[in-house]
Amino acid sequence: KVIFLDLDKTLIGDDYSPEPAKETVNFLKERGFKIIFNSSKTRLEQEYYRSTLEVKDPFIVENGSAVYIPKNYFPFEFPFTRGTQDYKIIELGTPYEIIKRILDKISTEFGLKYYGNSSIEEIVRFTDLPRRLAKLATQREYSETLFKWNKSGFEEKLKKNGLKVSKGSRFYTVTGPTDKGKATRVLLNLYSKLEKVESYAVGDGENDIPMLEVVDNPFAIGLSYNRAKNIKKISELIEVIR
Ligand code: 2M8
Ligand code: MG
Ligand code: MG
Repeated sequence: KVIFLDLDKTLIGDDYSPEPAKETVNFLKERGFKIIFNSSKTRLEQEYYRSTLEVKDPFIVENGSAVYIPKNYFPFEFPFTRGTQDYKIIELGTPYEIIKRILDKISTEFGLKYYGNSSIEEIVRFTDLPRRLAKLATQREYSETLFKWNKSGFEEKLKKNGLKVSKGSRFYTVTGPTDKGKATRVLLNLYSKLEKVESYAVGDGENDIPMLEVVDNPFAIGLSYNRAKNIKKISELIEVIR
């Protein structure tokens, strides 16, 4: 059994604290679930939540832009884009430098504010992230988050440059041609080489819909998506999954 979890306003509450998630994470571990974080957050932000919640499975960063698989996790070879000391990484998105270069060029025209042109004080103000986590959010590899923008004509402009925007819990994020569903499918294919997979996912934002679409058991928090079972908060999983 594999469960894909969005972080902000799904597993993690309004104050970005991992504490309230512990009970649900422990329940899922006891039930033998692989727990896959699938979020707009960066690798460094997710590593923070992984270590505090003691989750060791693969994870998906920056809105489906890359799948991070711990070294030696799967007992077979598979194609990947890049390796580090700790991970094999399957990249599906566009490198941050390219995204930033395009946004920098049109930032005046569209009144854009994003990590790459904001101070840490501004970022804390826009996101309400604690300063320590805000710093981890600035370390982007494949996406930018828009804190301010004039919508008119912006999406068309991005499209011409091979980029797109998707709506998360709080903001819109710019990525290459990928989404949380594509990355979910990549991991499900890998797991299915080992055994028959029963897949679950939980999300609260529009950008979670592609992820909910590709699993057997989708759950939605305050989001209307007709295939999904609606729950009010993540701890309800303990009642609905037996
Ligand atoms: C962004 O992610 C949220 C969550 O979905 C959003 O798009 O609304 C990202 O920049 C993420 O890295 C950051 O932690 C979060 C802060 O609210 O905003
Ligand atoms: Mg969310
Ligand atoms: Mg998200």
